[in-house]
Amino acid sequence: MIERTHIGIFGPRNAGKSSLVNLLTSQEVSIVSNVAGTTTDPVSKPIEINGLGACVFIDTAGYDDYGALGEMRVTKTKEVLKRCDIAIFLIPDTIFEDKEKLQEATKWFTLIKERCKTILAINQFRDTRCETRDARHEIRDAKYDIKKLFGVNEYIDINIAQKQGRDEVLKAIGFVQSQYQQEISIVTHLVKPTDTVVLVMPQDIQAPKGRLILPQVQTIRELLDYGCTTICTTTAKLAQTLDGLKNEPALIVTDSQDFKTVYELKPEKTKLTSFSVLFARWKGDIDEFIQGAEALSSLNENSRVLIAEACTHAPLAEDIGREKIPALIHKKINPNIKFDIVSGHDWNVDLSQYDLIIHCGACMFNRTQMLNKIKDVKFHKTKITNYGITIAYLNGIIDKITW
Ligand SMILES: Nc1nc2c(ncn2[C@@H]2O[C@H](COP(=O)(O)OP(=O)(O)OP(=O)(O)O)[C@@H](O)[C@H]2O)c(=O)[nH]1
Ligand SMILES: [Mg+2]
Repeated sequence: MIERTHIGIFGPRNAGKSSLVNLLTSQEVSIVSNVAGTTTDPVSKPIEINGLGACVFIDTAGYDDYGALGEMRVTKTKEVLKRCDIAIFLIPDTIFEDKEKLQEATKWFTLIKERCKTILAINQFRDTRCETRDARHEIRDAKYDIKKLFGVNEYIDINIAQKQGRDEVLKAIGFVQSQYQQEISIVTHLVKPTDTVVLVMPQDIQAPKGRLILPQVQTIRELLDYGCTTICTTTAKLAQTLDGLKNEPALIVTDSQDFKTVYELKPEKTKLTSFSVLFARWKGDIDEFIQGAEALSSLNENSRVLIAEACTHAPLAEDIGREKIPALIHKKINPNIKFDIVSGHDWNVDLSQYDLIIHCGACMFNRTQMLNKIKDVKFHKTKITNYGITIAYLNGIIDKITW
């Protein structure tokens, strides 16, 4: 299954970033004005674009925002970069008349290019000295070798006010996408199209009312597309479901919280995994997560663990990250281990103070973001695992599950 392509728009204030998002999506997604610093928080717009598939455009605050608030906005902009597969770096052509600003732009471009695939676009702002586009560009091009200056093979000249450049930018996105995008399966690498797969999906207090969660929906979709007979059941009905099947299922995918119960009920030859273990592989680096889980046994009374959940939700009693996992670790490893919780896209904490980070299934994050999170963790010389792998490890069944 292919993930939604995350495309961030970066550049200085008033470059026309929001105007470009509106042009690309053909919608009024972001507020446009001639006041520098109009966009403050990142603005995301998920959209299906013909030829590109499911995308999300993320408009950002200008990198040159200043003051205490401005600095906070720049921090947010940098965080957005960590979840982008592709960046569009937009500069106004007036920037070539200001050496300092141009230098700052090349510095930011290099920084962004190091993190993700970046497309350079130059937006034309007419001024009184040069009436025509060509005259203005002639002066610019005589003075600067833009490709050399930014270290690129190509750049795109656009004029957003004239609605010129939409097709060129979308084409460039498509080209970059075709170079990096690889299809990674969530679950079908574990089965054959003729197989039956049972999904155990407890609809407990934590399940959103009237809906299935994204990992369940995406797993079902992939299995159906592949041709598998896909049976959904709850933990309470699992024994009855298995009794009613003529042949044993090839695979059971369960909610991690019920690993133990499901393991005891499953037919011997049926493989077992969980949604969050499958997602650890699909979104992140399963080997890192297994190594992280192995660090659980060396935690002691002085250890600190960070629980990281992607989505912010009102915590409920029996919450897996806030209640169940800490309780299990206190019981099985050491009752004095300290836990902190962080929610949302950004870490907002000093990772180096933690011995281990336990992440949720990350269904709300994309693979790029999760891989960047793992990089952050390694940079701070700590370890990371996820909810499902932690539960499997603490229940002693890590070597009995598959991914
Ligand atoms: N002349 C001209 N004006 C443009 C063009 N593109 C955008 N503008 C104008 O430039 C101003 C800034 O545009 P925005 O899209 O708000 O720029 P931004 O980069 O999002 O700005 P911040 O949110 O402040 O960082 C607006 O007044 C736009 O109408 C263009 O191609 N030519
Ligand atoms: Mg803006």
